[in-house]
Amino acid sequence: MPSAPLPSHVRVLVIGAGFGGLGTAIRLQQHGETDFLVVEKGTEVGGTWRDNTYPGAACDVPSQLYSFSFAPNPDWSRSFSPQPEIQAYLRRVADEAGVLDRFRFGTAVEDAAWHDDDASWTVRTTAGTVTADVVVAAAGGLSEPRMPGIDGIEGFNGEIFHSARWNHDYDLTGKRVAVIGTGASAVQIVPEIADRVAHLDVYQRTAPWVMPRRDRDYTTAERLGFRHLPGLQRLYRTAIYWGRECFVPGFTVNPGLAAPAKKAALANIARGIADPALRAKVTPTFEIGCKRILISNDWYPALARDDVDLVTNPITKITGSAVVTADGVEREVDAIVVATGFYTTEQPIAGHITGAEGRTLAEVWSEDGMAAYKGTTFHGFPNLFQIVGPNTGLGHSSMVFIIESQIAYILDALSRMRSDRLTSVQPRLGAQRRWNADVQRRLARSVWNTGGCSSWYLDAHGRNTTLWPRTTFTFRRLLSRFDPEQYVTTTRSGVPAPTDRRVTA
Ligand code: N01
Repeated sequence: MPSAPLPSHVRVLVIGAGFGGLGTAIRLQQHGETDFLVVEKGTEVGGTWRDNTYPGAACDVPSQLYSFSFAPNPDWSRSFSPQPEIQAYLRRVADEAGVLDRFRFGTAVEDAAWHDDDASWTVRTTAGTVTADVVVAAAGGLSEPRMPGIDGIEGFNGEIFHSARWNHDYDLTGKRVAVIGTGASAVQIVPEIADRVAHLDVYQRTAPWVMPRRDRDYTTAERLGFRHLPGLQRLYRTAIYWGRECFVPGFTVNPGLAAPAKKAALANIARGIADPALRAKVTPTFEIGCKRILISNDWYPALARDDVDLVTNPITKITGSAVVTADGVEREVDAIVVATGFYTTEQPIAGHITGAEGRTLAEVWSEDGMAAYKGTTFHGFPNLFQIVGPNTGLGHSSMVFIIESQIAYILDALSRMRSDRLTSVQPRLGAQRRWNADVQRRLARSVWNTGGCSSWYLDAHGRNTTLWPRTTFTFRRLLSRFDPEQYVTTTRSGVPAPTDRRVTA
């Protein structure tokens, strides 16, 4: 069914319909704000959970916590939900909230530009142009697949696809397959496909830490309880939340606190692999937590199979039919699964957003890396809010908690703009700098910065511009109220608002 045409103007334009964009839309509606539109380049809601359909895809945060606080789901089948359940949950929540008439699917943003003269954004999309008072960018932190720059990769004649763009029309059964990468996606894919393929080569550049996965089906009694005793789900959610918050000091202050996790991960290797040479190959050489800690019970047993080879020699090139490593060995394959992650520190959406001074966010960030005020707003980019912006990512808990904290901040900002008749708000440069200096100071002693690894948390300058270095309840507290005193604000006449005169940058 063709989408309805775009309106010419909305108060709030939301980009993206994943957890961030969908949650924003629902909360806007709940707060009585109906003048909004969500544009989404894909064909339905879900974001990363719509796109990552690879075999074995599941969340490594229990769904009781990895779900909206305002939309509990009594139907989760197990503690760590598989992707189809999460995607079905998001579809159902969107349907039930009655917001989908304000979503335009198949509509990609080409560029968004701020205009000071009428204090609005002009957003050009593949379906037409819309102006907006406020833009909420919720395009996702892990949405743009990163293909590795391996010599010859474009000339491979077999089947090749990224883990986030799985080709379900291609049957891997009986094929010789290579998987490049050993991150969160690969550790889920490899055990799932190992049974089906004729032979599997797994190319490992860095061995990850992999803990046991404490996953199980919920019992019938639990599921009945979730449905009929609302307090039970809240209890599970709260217990999971606080259990995970306990990990924060091990990441941010004293990596020594992660010793029990390290012990469990080493035991996981010992349980899954008997061969000492293979055990040595999979044993990480950096501090646990430096890269994302993975969870799996079947990763190591899969690597130990006779029909699976773990290749640790670096890949030097790909020919029409084989992967070639530095030792000169050529391994012929029919298909290559590229599980090499995403663009995280150079977010593609940033290249499409132009601020008050005519520069894109990407141009501003190219100098010192990504930076925002409270991970959400940007000096020089009035009335722009980003969900899952710089330094909002987590190594230990649910991003949905962070997303809901940001949405609450945005709603408060919108209320304040309305009550104070503000036409534009942007954080003061000083406020943004102080925020980031504090974040970077805290990150400097974290395991992500000191643990002896390179990861997608760090940008080309070696700065950690992705992770939040404190507890999630601190993040929520700091974003609990929109703080106009930290903002440059204007009113309809173009003059600075009264709040603006109280503080100097
Ligand atoms: O990507 P990654 P991912 N040649 O960047 C390797 C979330 N997620 O898709 O470690 C050879 O983690 C790279 O090697 P190295 C989660 O936040 C969640 O797996 O850089 N190898 C690494 O092994 C996660 O962190 C879930 O040395 C190359 C791998 O590819 C994030 O998504 C599931 C290479 C990339 O790992 C990304 O996970 C899936 C090259 N040129 C994802 N380039 C769950 O909730 C890269 N690599 C369970």
